[in-house]
Amino acid sequence: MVKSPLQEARSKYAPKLPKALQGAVEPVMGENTMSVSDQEDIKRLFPNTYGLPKLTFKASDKKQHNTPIHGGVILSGGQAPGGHNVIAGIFDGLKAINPDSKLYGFLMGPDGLVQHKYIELTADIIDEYRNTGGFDIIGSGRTKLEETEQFDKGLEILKQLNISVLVIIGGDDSNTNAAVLAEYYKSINAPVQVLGCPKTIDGDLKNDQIETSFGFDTATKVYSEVIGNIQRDCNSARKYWHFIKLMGRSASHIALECALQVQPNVTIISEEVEANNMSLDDVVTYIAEIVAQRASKGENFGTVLIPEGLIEFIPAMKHLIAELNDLMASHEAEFKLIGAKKQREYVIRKLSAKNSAIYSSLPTLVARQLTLDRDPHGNVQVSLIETEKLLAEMVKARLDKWHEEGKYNGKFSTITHFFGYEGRCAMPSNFDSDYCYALGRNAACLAAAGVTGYMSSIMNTTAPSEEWIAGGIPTTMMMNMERRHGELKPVIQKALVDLNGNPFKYFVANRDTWAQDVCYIYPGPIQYFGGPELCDKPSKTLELEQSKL
Ligand code: FBP
Repeated sequence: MVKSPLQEARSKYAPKLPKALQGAVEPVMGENTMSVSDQEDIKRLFPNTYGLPKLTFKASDKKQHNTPIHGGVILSGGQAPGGHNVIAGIFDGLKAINPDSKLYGFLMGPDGLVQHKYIELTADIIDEYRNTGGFDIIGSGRTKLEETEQFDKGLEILKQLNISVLVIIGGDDSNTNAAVLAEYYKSINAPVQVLGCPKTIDGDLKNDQIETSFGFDTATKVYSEVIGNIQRDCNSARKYWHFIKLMGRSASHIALECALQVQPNVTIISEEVEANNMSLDDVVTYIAEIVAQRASKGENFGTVLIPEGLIEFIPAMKHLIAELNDLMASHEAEFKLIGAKKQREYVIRKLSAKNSAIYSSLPTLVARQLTLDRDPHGNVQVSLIETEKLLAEMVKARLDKWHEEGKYNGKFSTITHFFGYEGRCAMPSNFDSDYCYALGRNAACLAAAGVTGYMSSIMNTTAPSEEWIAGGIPTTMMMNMERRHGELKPVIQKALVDLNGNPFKYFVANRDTWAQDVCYIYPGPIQYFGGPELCDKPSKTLELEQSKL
């Protein structure tokens, strides 16, 4: 594999490990746990893995469990920087337990387990991927592991390869499925432990036990670098408003973190829009007012950050999308037979009066995007909806109206952007390199401790990495019951932006100043070489969440 000079240099980076994981470890069992809510239901659904104790690892000079452990690993869902280091950490951890241990990677996500597609991950393969971005070492996929048949099929290959521990690296849904799999294998006395690792750039897999999901740190730093560059361009030419949509399927953590890093003129936070029951029109008015205020000072430029999931948080749009999802599911064939031009009228005719009125008020492009193919769960794919264009267009229409009414006399030229895929496979920051490697080493310790139904957890992550706390959290502890596709299901609670949390409060305290003045910050690229103040800083979200403001 031909490598860039930076890749070469970076491959030699030795991730910093928490003190407890630097040598032999001893598990310290804490108190028994319970789920965040719906305790009786979760207990009933997880009779074998509910209520297990939290555990932490402490350094030990006692002799370790040292028979070989064969492990399997799966990358599930969207890419996130640092996945390769989790795998390197598991590999090194299993080899440290016994050099004859083996690690197998199932190919292209959970499907690899079901279809029996795998490779053995050997030292030379692992070394090629240390400290690199991407999931290409074994590939990833979005197949859901939900059915008993899939579990049984997976067990066949796990037994055949003598694998006693399976690590699933994924987001909230994949870790929920890992917990269900752990429970199932335990219930049939299958000799396989199932563990999870918290991954997603979206940052919405976090709670009291998991401080952050890996990949969030790197992805937001990449987006912030580019937004910073745009802001400098914007402040130089002084003639464009940039509307920038940022990934994050549901929660607005990415948009909020980027706002904290670059101090743009406008940032929309979906959770606040929903809490305040704002309409699309309210969001447009909010942005247009800031544009008009800046124009009155002769500043016809600025930046607007928009979270990818916004559209589904606007209550009226949410109702429209829900009805569209049902309509598409029940009339898909008929809908596809009509020519593209007539589809809009068809939808307008079929929808209820209220939703029909909203749908017909949308620009043609966005109306069409709302009827594009659904994801495997029948949901609209928000990353395909060009909210940035929708808002830019609607703000322009509002300003034109105000111009006619003599209320606004500025210039409004827009450029739109969408940043998502640009950051998901970036070379991991030091934080993600260290955090991910520690999550992997920790998973190997959990394997040796013999537990199942646990998620690898590294805490105290705003302290120097030596002081990070390593351990395992029973996944059922993070669960509650939620309605999914009409049925009540046990799931890990998704973390949305907390409107009472420090990161949001800090943003609210400053956003009016950022709107009116030019307070832009230009973070520049991620630094891999230099002092800790340049290279090791965690995200602002994490810093503010852990601070006692
Ligand atoms: P995960 O939740 O699986 O980590 O993926 C997150 C994400 O990057 C979202 O931000 C985005 O909406 C989605 O994946 C895009 O999906 P795809 O990779 O299938 O295009």
